[in-house]
Amino acid sequence: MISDEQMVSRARKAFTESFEHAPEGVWAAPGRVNVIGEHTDYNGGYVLPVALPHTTRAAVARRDDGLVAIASLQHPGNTVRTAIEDLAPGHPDGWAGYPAGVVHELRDGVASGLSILVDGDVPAGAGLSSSAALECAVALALRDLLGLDLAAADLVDVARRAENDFVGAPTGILDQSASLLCTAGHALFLDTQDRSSEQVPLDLEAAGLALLVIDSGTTHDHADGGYGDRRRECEEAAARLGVGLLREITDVADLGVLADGTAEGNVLHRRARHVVTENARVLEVVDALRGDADPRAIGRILTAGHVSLRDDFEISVPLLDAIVDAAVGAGAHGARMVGGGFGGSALALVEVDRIADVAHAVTDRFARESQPAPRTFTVVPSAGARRLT
Ligand code: GAF
Repeated sequence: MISDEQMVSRARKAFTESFEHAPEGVWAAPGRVNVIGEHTDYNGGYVLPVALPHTTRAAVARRDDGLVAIASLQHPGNTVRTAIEDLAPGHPDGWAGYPAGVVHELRDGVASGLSILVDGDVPAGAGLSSSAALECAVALALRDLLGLDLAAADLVDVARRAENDFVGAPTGILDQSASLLCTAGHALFLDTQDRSSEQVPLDLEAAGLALLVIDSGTTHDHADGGYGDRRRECEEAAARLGVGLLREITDVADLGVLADGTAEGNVLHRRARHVVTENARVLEVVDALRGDADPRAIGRILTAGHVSLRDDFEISVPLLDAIVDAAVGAGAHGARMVGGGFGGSALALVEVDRIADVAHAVTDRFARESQPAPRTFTVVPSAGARRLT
């Protein structure tokens, strides 16, 4: 990882090359990996993410010609320029849609114009929230530069609306909350219904453990397809159960009415069962981490979460199943796919002295399936979004 000073100097230099003057500041926001609590956020449930050490940086300055100009070190030669008054859902699209969506959300305060240069190292398309990192870095920058009276919790909604309404991805608040609210050394235990949260200390290193992220290399896109289908299925299940949100159900026995013998009813029953059992798994993991229990105990809960995402929620893919299988087979205490699904990354809880064995086992498995070696890295719970300079 590069230091904060290196991040600032890279972003300042690139900004100055693009816009011929220095930025007014540089902000950073991290990606996330969710320890447990997948597809619970839009059901009013619990999540437990940690911030990655990987961040997206935004160097920003105000301008006075009514334009927003967005450049990216990851998309060289592709500066997007548009009048702020012309911003509209889908325009611009692609990578620039995320920062543009945030500008659009806060447009009342930014009529005079903005120059934005983004840089970052959150792996894109890997289920590690590179898009939320981008939204949150820009949201924080605009809040600070424009003197907006918005708390970090308000910025969660600004960034989430940019993703939902401007980009068109019907996500919940997990990723934006993680990026803005996580703190170093902790997992963020968040109740997505009442927004109460707790910073749960997570020092796995002290227990000789590591969280190993394994990027399957298969990408996902929440703006189309399966993610939205799952969300609609959960809403339909809640409606049939007579509750506003599936979060209100805590006992799987109460889901029986869904399994009405039709194929659709059986699907809704499985989707709801994932949400109910996943919420229980978050509470179980938080309990284990709060107490004196050996953190190794959470491994089996992570694997149970994977089985539920694979069989009940049906959002895993064979390569993610292969990672989990190979990691556990090589001694990981537990492993699961993370994020929205249909590709992306997996997470494994491993002894520090088994990291290389687990990574090799996964790489060997990929080689047998004629897949390129996956990227692997360990994660220390890192800081949330912040101003760097
Ligand atoms: C994606 C979404 F953006 C989140 O809101 C969340 O639903 C997650 O998938 C699944 O837990 O990252």
